[in-house]
Amino acid sequence: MFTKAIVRRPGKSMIHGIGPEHLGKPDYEKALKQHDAYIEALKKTGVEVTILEALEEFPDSCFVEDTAVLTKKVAIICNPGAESRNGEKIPMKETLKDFYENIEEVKEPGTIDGGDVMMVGDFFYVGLSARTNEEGARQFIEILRKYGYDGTVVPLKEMLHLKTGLAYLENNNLLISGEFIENPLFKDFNKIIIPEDESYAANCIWMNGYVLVPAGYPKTKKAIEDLGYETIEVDTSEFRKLDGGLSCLSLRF
Ligand code: CIR
Repeated sequence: MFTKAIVRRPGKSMIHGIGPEHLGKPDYEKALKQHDAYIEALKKTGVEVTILEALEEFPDSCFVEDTAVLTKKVAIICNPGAESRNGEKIPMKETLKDFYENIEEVKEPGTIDGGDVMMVGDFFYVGLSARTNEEGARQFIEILRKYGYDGTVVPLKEMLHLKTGLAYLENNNLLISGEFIENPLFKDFNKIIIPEDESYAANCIWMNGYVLVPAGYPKTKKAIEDLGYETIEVDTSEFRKLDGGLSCLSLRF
């Protein structure tokens, strides 16, 4: 169960965030409303939400998931792989001091984004991506082992982050899309294959029995409901323009 979540308000500078040009720039006012609704959805699942103020100097800083990985025993501060985002880890470390006694860090030359980490109980899958390098994953897994956890790496070919294409919904249920579908690492999960035309919806979040799903992906929503979960739809259209999904917008612990 999760009891807490941390989010950061998007700043006006989000229009300068990293994203594919063809999707256009996010509408800031609309993004704020969507962020409000996201916070309400998290609260509905029973967690207390800490809302951090916007950081205008970091256009992508609402995507807090990339700055840290939170486990029961330790908070691991990431070393985000995009240069314009790397400094986001500093204020997040300060925030996490209020919640954690044990704080560890992945350091240069290692890089890692939290979006590349998927937690399955005490085991962690770590994507090797344009953001997370082998040294970052090595340090990360070394820290995990110090606290009784373990992990393995998953090389990525196309996706931005591991959780761009995967979401663990507990009870062995795994939403899976694109390049991960045939990966033998995931063969023992109950795989819910996300159709190509809904691939963005592979990034959902399980929260205390609920599943937050992005608005506008009916096949994925139905597949999740057929598994017995109650879904909460949240519109993330403006964050999608920056390659961001539901999981990217919070740290859950
Ligand atoms: C970035 O490119 O870093 C942001 N525009 C999007 C980050 C999305 N985060 C995530 O998937 N965890």
